[in-house]
Amino acid sequence: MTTIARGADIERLPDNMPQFILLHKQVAPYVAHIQLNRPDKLNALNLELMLEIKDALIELDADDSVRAIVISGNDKAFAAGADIKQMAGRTAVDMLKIDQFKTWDSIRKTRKPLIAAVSGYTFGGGCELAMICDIIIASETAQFGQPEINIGIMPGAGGTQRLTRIVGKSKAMEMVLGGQFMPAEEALRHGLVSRVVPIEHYLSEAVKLASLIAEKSPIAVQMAKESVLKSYEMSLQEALYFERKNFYMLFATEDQKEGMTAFVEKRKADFKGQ
Ligand code: DAK
Repeated sequence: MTTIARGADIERLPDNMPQFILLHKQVAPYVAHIQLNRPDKLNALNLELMLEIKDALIELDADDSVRAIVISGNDKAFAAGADIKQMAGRTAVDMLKIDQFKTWDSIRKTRKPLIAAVSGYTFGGGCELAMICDIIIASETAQFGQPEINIGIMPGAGGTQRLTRIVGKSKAMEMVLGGQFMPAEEALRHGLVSRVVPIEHYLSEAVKLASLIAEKSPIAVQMAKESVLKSYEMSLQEALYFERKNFYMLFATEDQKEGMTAFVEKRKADFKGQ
């Protein structure tokens, strides 16, 4: 279930053969898995790795055989942050020209559910990438942090915003200003992760959860994800209207008919994403 290999599907990105990720499109039915694969550098997020994640997500988002996506690193590190060596000599103008935010924004716009399976170091850009995901399942060894302050910068890919909304101002300030880390159990208490499990199980639990979501109507899942995310961006009143529109729209789908008919007929629904 959790064996990750460079499968034939990877050959489908010939112009941009991934070097820093492993991609498996059917780690379970309708579930794809992207594994960050730069273990000797604790999965430090260089530009190339981020582009590979972005390209894989664009492809998976367009693929009807995929309904949920798990992103993991390895037991030791989800990712220890953006690649400091790659950034060290850059000027503000370099950063502006590279415009990495294009890549991060594209990842953020993935419509299918993203589940981060996190273990070990989850720092800086690694923590920000995990927080872009919709759900985080953590191993008991996971440690979260925004230690950019230790190298003379600050979080730039959502760390000051998403973390603060999740854990609150005081805790976020400790982490962002003091570079303090947060262990998995504390992250659970603060709602940063939805579950902490023994290290042997974090990936399989994430795949299991992705499989559960993949059984639902993919259109309803997409609309529901979009609606939940609006709670971060809109006033309550606006977001309630947004939710309402998505709710109405689902009554235009075959999946809604199938789901409700299946309930009445006391059978399992077979959602086609139509
Ligand atoms: N960058 C580059 N290399 C890294 C790295 C990183 N963030 N983290 C670890 N490595 C490399 C180490 O250099 C080492 O490589 P070699 O020396 O063997 O070649 C290897 O990984 C193993 O690391 P250590 O030897 O340091 O391992 P330890 O177990 O002793 O220590 C550690 C683990 C995680 C405590 C330590 O490696 C560490 O402190 N790493 C840096 C953590 C950190 O400061 N992270 C924040 C980075 S800044 C942006 C979006 C996002 C960002 C920026 C821009 N845009 C959209 C524009 C994000 C910024 C950041 O994340």
